[in-house]
Amino acid sequence: MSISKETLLHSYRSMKTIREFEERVHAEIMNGQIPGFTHLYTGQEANAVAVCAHLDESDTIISTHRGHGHCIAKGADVSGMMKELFGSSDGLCKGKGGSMHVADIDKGILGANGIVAGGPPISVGSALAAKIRKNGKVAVSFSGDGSVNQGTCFEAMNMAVVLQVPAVFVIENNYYSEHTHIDYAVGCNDLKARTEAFGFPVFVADGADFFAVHEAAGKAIAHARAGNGPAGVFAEQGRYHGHFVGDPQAYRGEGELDDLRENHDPLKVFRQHMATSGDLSEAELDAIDAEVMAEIEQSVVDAKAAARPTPEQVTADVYIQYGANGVRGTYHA
Ligand SMILES: Cc1ncc(C[n+]2csc(CCOP(=O)(O)OP(=O)(O)O)c2C)c(N)n1
Ligand SMILES: [Mg+2]
Repeated sequence: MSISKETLLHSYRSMKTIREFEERVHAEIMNGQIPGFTHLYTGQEANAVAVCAHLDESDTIISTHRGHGHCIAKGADVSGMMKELFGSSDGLCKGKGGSMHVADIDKGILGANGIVAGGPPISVGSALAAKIRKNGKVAVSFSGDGSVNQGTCFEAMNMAVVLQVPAVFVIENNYYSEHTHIDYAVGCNDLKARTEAFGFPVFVADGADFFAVHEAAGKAIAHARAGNGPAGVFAEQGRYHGHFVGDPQAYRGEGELDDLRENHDPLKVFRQHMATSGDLSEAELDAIDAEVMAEIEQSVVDAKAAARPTPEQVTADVYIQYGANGVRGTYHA
């Protein structure tokens, strides 16, 4: 499948934005500037960006606890996200969501999700809405290798087949659930066959290679969009950081992290493809790098200066007040 120059430029910018956002968030957490608990996506950028390259704003995605990359790839405002992580009331979710609950319904981002395998059932609901409305939209759930043994994932996959809805299950295999390797956690040695046994096709890709994921996701999304029911994508690529920021990573093999950064870097692989094809020049890519670095720097400056919630704002929109007759009332402190 040939990819337009505009999409190539946009995709590289998105991957670079995710990379720099994550590395900067890591540094700010280590400096004690960002509250809460954070899981970084660095290394897996090609998965989110290549999948979202096939979506428009009104297709939906549902994300995970490792969700910054998915949200940026789907078009979330980077400055709003940075403010959200810093706990500002000007953040995308008024500073109440934080890292694990970034959402932007207008952009089709139904939310990051702290519940492992919480996303697939939600995407089946969104896909059912698309089928009923006959609007040609697809609903993508991103979830990890740790999600595939969860009952919610099995139930969602089965229901998507039974209902023949346009749900696309993107399984990001980064080889670990928290600190447990997939070889230990998954009993069967052919996960693709096990998933296809639910009754839909699964396309596997090297998650370090944007073009491989783009092709696999293109097939899966076209299948679902054409009304053929659900489809799956397995993208395989390790994460560069620990499970969470601060994870000592004693479970890693010797040289594993160096090998990942050296030989499995989606940004480097993308640049190698461009050097071969000549579709984008080094100067064009370098210019994007510089613009992204400046954008991320500005987002941090703005997030540090942004308003913090007042005590009243902290409790607003948290509880629903029900009227005397049980009718749902307004959101209330
Ligand atoms: C239902 C549920 N069980 C356990 C947890 C704790 N937990 C958080 S992340 C995680 C591992 C998830 O692994 P994976 O799905 O592979 O995603 P990754 O962290 O590798 O991106 C676990 C067990 C949780 N959040 N939700
Ligand atoms: Mg994992």
